[in-house]
Amino acid sequence: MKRVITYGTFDLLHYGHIHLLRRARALGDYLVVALSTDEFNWKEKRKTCYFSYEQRKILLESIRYVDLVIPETGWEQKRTDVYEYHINIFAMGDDWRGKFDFLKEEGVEVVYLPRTPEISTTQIKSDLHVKKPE
Ligand code: C2G
Repeated sequence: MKRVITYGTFDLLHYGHIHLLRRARALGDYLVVALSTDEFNWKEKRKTCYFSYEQRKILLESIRYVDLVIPETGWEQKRTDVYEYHINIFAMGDDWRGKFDFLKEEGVEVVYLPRTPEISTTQIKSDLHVKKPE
């Protein structure tokens, strides 16, 4: 049983996130998603979410590739999460390439997956601000 973990905000949830989750899950048999809390998002990423943590958790738990959703409350929890959840593989989008290689010291395989280039929450929000033709 290979157990995979990934981390993120996942707001607004879009197909780039789903593509990431599908590929992360395909690396093993079980996928844990550590979902950034509203406090962590604001304190550490200066991100305000459209959906609350609870709403984002419900969305993620409904995705077939996701087996467990846990809160991400701090940057440093990764070292302990990999023990607590018996993780074999850590997977993230490659915008984070190199940032979490320290997890290899804990015997965890670290995989950076190519991001889906054309979609982002920023893009969605700016597109939605485009005035509708009269
Ligand atoms: N992602 C992707 N393609 C996109 C957008 C996002 O593959 N077009 C991936 C990101 O690389 C990340 C995951 O989807 O692996 C979640 O993206 P975010 O919610 O933006 O996560 P982020 O804010 O980068 O938080 O401790 C790590 C952080 O919590 C990661």
